[in-house]
Amino acid sequence: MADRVLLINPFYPISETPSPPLGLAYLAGALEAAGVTVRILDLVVSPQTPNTIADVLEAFRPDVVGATAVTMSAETAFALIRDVKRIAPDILTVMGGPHVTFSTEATLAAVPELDVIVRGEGEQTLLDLLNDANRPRRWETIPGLAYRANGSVHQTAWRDPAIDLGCLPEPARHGLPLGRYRTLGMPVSVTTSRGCPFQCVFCVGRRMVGARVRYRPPERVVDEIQGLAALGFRQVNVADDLFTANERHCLTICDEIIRRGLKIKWSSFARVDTVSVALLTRMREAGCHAVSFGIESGNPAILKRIRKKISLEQAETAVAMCRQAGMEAHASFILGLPGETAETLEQTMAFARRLGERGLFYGFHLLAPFPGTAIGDDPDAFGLKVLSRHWTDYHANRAICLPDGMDPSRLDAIAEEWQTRFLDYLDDIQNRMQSGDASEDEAAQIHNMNRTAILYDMMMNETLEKSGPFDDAGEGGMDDLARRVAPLLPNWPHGTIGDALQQARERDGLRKVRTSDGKTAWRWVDALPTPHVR
Ligand code: B12
Ligand code: SF4
Repeated sequence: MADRVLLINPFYPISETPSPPLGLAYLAGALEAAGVTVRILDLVVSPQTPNTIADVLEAFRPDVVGATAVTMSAETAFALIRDVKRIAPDILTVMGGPHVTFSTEATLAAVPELDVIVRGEGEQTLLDLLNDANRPRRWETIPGLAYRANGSVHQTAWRDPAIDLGCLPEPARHGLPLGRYRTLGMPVSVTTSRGCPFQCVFCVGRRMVGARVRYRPPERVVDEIQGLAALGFRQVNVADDLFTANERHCLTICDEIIRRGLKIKWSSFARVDTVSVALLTRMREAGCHAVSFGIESGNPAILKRIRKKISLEQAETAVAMCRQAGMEAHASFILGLPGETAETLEQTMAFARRLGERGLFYGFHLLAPFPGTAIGDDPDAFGLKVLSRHWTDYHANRAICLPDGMDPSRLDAIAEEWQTRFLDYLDDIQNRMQSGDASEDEAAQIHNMNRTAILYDMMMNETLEKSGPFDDAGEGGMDDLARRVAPLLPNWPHGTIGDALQQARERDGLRKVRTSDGKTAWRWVDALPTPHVR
């Protein structure tokens, strides 16, 4: 069996509010339980230099390197795989995740350096792959793979039945740079179930995890949440595709959180037709402060065409129920859906505004035809024209897929206006801060964003490392560190740098290390131990 595996999370921007890569942690958990030594390289919160890959390969000497990707980060991941193969041709290169799962032919054609794709949920498939020490390989017997054979792409059967979540080892978060995410104040995600019985035509998540919803044992979910709270995380995102799919499961988790007296804020995804005031109230009592709905459109015919199976009335009722239960309601709308016209766009925006007046926080995405979705696989059937096959364009903030007769500049203008409105809002607060008219909450929001930006800038540019060692006698406080890193952060005022470092210290994000010349240096806290909660 291959016994050293490197897993890589490719870079994507902090504007996406990253959380520690849960899929890789699950894979690492399954591999470690089988005795494999795993290392995770997380390039979302750690810098990548031209030597990063060569250095890691040299230090860790893996037999297998695996990378994850969504569509927008696919090209970045491909470049990493190319690097790995160029440096060490004998290493088996693997990719998984929602993009490559449904883009097997195109990926294997574009990336000859990639040996094999793991499709769908990866834990058991990757283990089977590592166990296959046979020569010649017997990959054709392993469900869930795609690879080249005899000059063409061979795809084995989809892995079914799906993984029993009760038997799955816990995610190995100890292998992630959790300390960096905690220092940045990023949320951490957990899942309580996998699967979604609905069939929205733009969604690939559901195809990854299947229609039958499988549940994790609630006590183990709450152990995990308790452990994350003990590590100092303040915000947990329940990343299930549809947390409220089963009211009993949802209530059991809430009851267990309440029984243990855990004080942690969390949020979850829901559908407008799977909530009730009683459920939302219980969720709020258990610490859930926000639920996110996909309302998608303000036009009933479009909702029908995208098989969302919700009505505008249900959306209105769900927002009212959230208000009654004291829960923040968030919603995402997708612009450029099949059948979209200038008129339906107006309807959607008017509907969003109307619900906004009743307390809904909402945002807009532009339709991206992800591989594996009904829309991505057959855009013609939906009257859509795909404008870009450059995967880096698939961030859902620009029009890359057009309904018949729609002008892309109209869609882009709405998305831009929406982003500009947010920037204007921040500018306005900053102006009012200068004139002393901003509220405490508003000022805190700006300070918090600035501190996060500085700390992230420092992490990605190795500012701590570049600031060099110091003599611990008499120096070593945050003021001293701020003074030494300030020349490396010329765009930030000294006071803001000091605040950011103080915050990092309070979040236990900095540690002192001894250097070889007997001096001291500050480093980021990377891995955190798994706390034992029971
Ligand atoms: C939580 C979540 C987020 C979180 C955290 C994302 C993260 N990277 O951890 C946040 C809010 C940051 C986020 C952001 C975005 N997300 Co998101 N997100 C999700 C969600 C709901 C759950 C992901 C999750 O944690 N699943 C649980 C873990 C255990 O599963 P997993 O990560 O898929 O990993 C398993 C398998 O994929 C596989 N696997 C994965 N990687 C690898 C690697 C190897 C080597 C192997 C062998 C196997 C393997 O094995 C893992 C274990 O079974 C999914 C929906 C879904 N069901 O996938 C959407 C989803 C992944 N997101 C999506 C999108 C589009 C985005 C954004 C682009 C947002 C946007 N602008 O629209 C950004 C991109 C950020 C990024 N680069 O990841 C799409 C991706 C579609 C696509 N093809 O690109 C999904 C599928 C939802 C959808 N629209 O259908 N997201
Ligand atoms: S959008 Fe939500 S409800 Fe629709 S298929 Fe995807 S996960 Fe399920």
